[in-house]
Amino acid sequence: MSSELTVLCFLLLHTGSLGFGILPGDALNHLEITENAILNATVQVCRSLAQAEGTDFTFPPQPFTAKTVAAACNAPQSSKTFRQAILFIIFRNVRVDLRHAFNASFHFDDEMFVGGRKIITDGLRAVKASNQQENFKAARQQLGEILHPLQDFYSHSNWVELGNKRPNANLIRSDSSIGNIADRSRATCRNCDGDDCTNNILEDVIEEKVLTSGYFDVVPLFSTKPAGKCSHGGAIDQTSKIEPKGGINKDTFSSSHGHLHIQAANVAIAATNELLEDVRGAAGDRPFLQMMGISKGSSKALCFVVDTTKSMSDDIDAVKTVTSSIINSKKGTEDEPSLYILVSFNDPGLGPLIKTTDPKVFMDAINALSASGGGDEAELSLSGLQLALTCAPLNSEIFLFTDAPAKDRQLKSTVRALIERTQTVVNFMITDSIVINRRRRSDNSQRQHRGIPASDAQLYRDLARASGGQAIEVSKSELLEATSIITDSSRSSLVTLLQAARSPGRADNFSFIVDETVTNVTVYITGRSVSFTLIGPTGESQENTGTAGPLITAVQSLGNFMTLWLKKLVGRWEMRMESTNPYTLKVVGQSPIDFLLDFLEPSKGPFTGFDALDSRPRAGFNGSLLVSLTGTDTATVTEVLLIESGGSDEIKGVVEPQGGGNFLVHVEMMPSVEFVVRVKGQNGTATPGASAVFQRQSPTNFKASNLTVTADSNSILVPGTPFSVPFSVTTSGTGGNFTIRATNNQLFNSTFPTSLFLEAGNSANGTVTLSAALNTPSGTDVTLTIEAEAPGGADTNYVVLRFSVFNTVTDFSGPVCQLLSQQSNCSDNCSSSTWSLSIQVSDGADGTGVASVSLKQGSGTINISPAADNENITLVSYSASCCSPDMELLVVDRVGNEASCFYTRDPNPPAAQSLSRKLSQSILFLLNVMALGLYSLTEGVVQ
Ligand SMILES: *[C@@H]1O[C@H](CO)[C@@H](O)[C@H](O)[C@H]1NC(C)=O
Ligand SMILES: *[C@@H]1O[C@H](CO)[C@@H](O)[C@H](O)[C@H]1NC(C)=O
Ligand SMILES: *[C@@H]1O[C@H](CO)[C@@H](O)[C@H](O)[C@H]1NC(C)=O
Ligand SMILES: *[C@@H]1O[C@H](CO)[C@@H](O)[C@H](O)[C@H]1NC(C)=O
Ligand SMILES: *[C@@H]1O[C@H](CO)[C@@H](O)[C@H](O)[C@H]1NC(C)=O
Ligand SMILES: [Ca+2]
Repeated sequence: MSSELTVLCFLLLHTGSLGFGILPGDALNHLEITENAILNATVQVCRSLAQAEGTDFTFPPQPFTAKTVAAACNAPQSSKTFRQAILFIIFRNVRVDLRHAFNASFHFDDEMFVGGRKIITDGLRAVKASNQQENFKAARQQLGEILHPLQDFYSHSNWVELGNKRPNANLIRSDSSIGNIADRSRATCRNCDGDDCTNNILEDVIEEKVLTSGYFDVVPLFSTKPAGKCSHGGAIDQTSKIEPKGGINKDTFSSSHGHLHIQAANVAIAATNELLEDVRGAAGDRPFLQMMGISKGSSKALCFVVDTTKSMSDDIDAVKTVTSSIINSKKGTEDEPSLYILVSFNDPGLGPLIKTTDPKVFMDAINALSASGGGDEAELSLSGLQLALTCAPLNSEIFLFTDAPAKDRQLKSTVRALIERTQTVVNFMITDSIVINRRRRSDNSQRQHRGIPASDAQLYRDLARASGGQAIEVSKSELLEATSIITDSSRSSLVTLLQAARSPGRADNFSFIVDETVTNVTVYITGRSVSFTLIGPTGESQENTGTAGPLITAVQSLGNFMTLWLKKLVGRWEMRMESTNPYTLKVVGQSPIDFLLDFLEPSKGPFTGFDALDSRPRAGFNGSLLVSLTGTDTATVTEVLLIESGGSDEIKGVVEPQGGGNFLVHVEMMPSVEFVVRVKGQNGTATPGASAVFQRQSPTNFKASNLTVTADSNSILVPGTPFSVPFSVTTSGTGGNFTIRATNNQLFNSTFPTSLFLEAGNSANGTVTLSAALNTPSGTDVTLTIEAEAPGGADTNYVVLRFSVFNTVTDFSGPVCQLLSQQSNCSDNCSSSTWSLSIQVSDGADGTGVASVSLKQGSGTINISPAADNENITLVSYSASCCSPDMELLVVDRVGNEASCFYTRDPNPPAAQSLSRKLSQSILFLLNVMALGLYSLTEGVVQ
């Protein structure tokens, strides 16, 4: 049972229109409710931060947008990341309709009030735990999922009909009453009067303020609607055709209770606002803004993955120098990194991962790096990269420093999957690979130098190219100079104007548009012996003479890497590349106008609508994308092209504006070859001059696939219990044995089938089971990549999933032993005498209780019994020969925490020496009346 997907839902139903087709004056859907509430809550947070910091605050004009709110928050550079956070939350919200269409609790249908609230409160705890661990992506995901039922409550229940104008605050608390919920047997509705449903809720229900919600089912025969209950209503709800007929939902103006649509939507906005306030209260203002993608500085991460094996000391010095230069020179400016990430890798070590907003913590971690170890000549570079990709924000730029081949090449496709899904740019800073090439060519002598043979460098080049990054190959002495790319890329509002690669190399012409909003245009070229002619908008040209000229203000050339800084000239530029060696070309600049890109797939459920893909789109079939402009409220998209990465074939999409800067793009056929996405647009229609036309491109090279991999599971992982992720692989091509790989960034133990057999055109199912250790902290973020590879390896698809760990267990310590008494009559002849102990075992006030007690060491006899008066205490008595002076107990609590308690016979037990303060008066009394003192009293040793 589900909400009908119209108003309070993102998708339009039955009308044949698609997506967020919401025109001004139309009904409000989940998208707008969520966006309105986030924008409002964020403005409030920024205002109170400004007040606290004594700075000015000006409310942006209504209606708020991501751009105006980011600017009001004094963080205009965060406009893109803010919009991205909002869109992601909305996608997760809307997905609830697509994935949980028939789970009534997710929609507060069928009077599932308790179940609905549990989804909200459990998820809210996970949001807070994720924020505490600064895992903001996971927090957004959970947030989106719980906002859906929260908003549905106001459309699907009779809360508004009961006269309520304010949200039901008890939906975000687990310790209170939701309200006076109707008994299952209580009738709540009568038939509507024809089409008029304004009066179908029974008077006594309204008068007594009884809470009810509509029943919903698409199959009439199996309807579960009890007698006398209200229905959801609408064309696909079959229960509304059974008496009492009609419904009560307020999803749109045309719904059964459409006359209350605006009231319901407004209370839903207020409820969303209230939940966001609750999250903010727990997180604090700055972390709340970070969850929303708003931060001081550039809103970008400075992210390094560094090889720390022995030969890397020069490289590490370069990392130290560039880091300290960026931190010192960008401090307090809009280019200051908002987040710092460091993953070091060695052999066999990996990490630790440093993720911090504090530049000092980062600098200290960088300064602590030193080069050592690494026996053979290959290191865990891809494992390091995988970790960085899973914890960096979307659209980040990562720099990986190494001088060795990857030992973990098997991770190549996983890393590629993560690059595509996060649209992250990866740059490799590879030192000393040239030396080896040269040496090898001149003589075939033994390698005297650690370094990367050209064949191995190809792996890095492939990944760099796929991500739209550079594989920079320089000597160790050139590296420091080459790090200028890192300083350049840490600038805020960096956009890609063009990115292309040719391998094998060939002469080709490329063009790019510099619009009036773009500054600091920089061209990066990698490749050996590449020559070019650059032609400016006025027809002036310049060749690669290696010096400044009419178009180029500065040139830097190091190893295989060349940087050109261009003069600011608005218009169409041309780059004529001439080389038979492989090369890459990338043109970037700074501009507020950029775009976000998501691949969509039509819903497979009973409802029409789109879901954002977590995998590669389907090759050879029609497909859809969502392009969202950022940093502008005036620009529009005029053209979207899918361009073959290595060539010039292009597929033009049909662009449908959706309002709010969103554009739905349909292509007739997703390419079978790798492609990039280029967006052209215009800023404002009033000035349709050439200078208002802009061009942006995705750095990422995408692939479509003949395979489909889908997975669905709970998004909260509870440690200590196996977590199942069922998945399914479908091929539209040939069949055979498909290789399956499942990798998670937390290195949790996992089991999965390593291959699946698929018939041509068919599908097969499998399950990945993850096991997280019981002590995994709540808020830990897990990224699982499930890959399927077609026989022969020519085609691969994957699904990338993210889970939040929420530990329902709060007991992390083992039980505690307390020695009550020890008695012994040991004599010189130990075999003829015995000693004995009396011990109590308990699991503390917050513990789960003692599950088992066993003897780990000692040859005596043991007697275990529950205490007569207290079920939380277990009594243990032990007696042994004096020849066996040691004993050890293993005690375990109900969630598996262990402790061991070790006791040894006291050779000269003094009279009652120390008394634990914890002992009750009654035990004291007992001890006092005991026979003359051959006992001692000490605490057990818990190891
Ligand atoms: C905006 O947020 C404030 C503070 O949380 C709240 O009082 C107000 O009702 C909200 N406005 C809307 C339209 O949600
Ligand atoms: C970027 O461009 C602006 C204005 O054109 C200029 O002031 C600034 O120095 C440039 N920054 C860099 C790093 O070149
Ligand atoms: C776009 O055009 C508008 C008016 O036409 C102008 O105010 C604005 O500065 C331009 N740039 C951006 C990034 O919107
Ligand atoms: C998908 O299958 C078609 C036909 O078998 C083939 O031409 C195409 O290359 C395949 N696409 C991919 C991405 O493997
Ligand atoms: C697929 O793999 C299974 C197990 O490895 C093997 O028994 C089977 O013969 C393989 N089938 C094909 C068609 O290769
Ligand atoms: Ca315990």
